[in-house]
Amino acid sequence: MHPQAQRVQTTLIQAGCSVLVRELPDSTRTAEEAARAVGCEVGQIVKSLVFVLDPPGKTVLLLVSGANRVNEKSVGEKLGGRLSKASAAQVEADTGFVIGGVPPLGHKKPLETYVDEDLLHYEIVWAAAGTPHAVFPITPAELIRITGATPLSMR
Ligand code: 5CA
Repeated sequence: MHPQAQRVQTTLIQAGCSVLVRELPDSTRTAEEAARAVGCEVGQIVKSLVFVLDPPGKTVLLLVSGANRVNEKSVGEKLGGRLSKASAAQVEADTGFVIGGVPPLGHKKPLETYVDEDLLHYEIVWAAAGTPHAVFPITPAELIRITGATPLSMR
């Protein structure tokens, strides 16, 4: 397994989560590609998106359904600041992973995390596991448990 995917597998085990990371020959870099590669609905893909919330200028992680776009204005208002996408460099600095493989947990810095309410209606969702060829399946309840995420509408 790729060392970054192995890192995510180890983090999952340490979180008491028995799911297995899958490495796939096809790209899982985008939500559409990941859905095609695993054969699920695009809405079941968990996008792990890093944003800056200003004030106070902190990084937050939004776990968003592959079917949705973040409404930066309304979500920012709910979180009490202005929301903007982190740069690719900041994503890597804060998470330790490159875009397309950013997992929902196990980051370099612990990130305040919110999960899209639309993900909670699926039995299983799929999240990135450290590389653009690795994903893992998880129930929404378990995803919330291991990430400490707060449910939020991204609309
Ligand atoms: N492996 C897939 C599915 S789990 C995945 O990681 N999808 S993702 O949506 O979480 O990651 C790609 C996201 O990275 C894009 O939706 C986009 O929001 C963001 N992104 C892509 N390029 C850049 C960039 N240059 N700077 C900042 N963010 C970017």
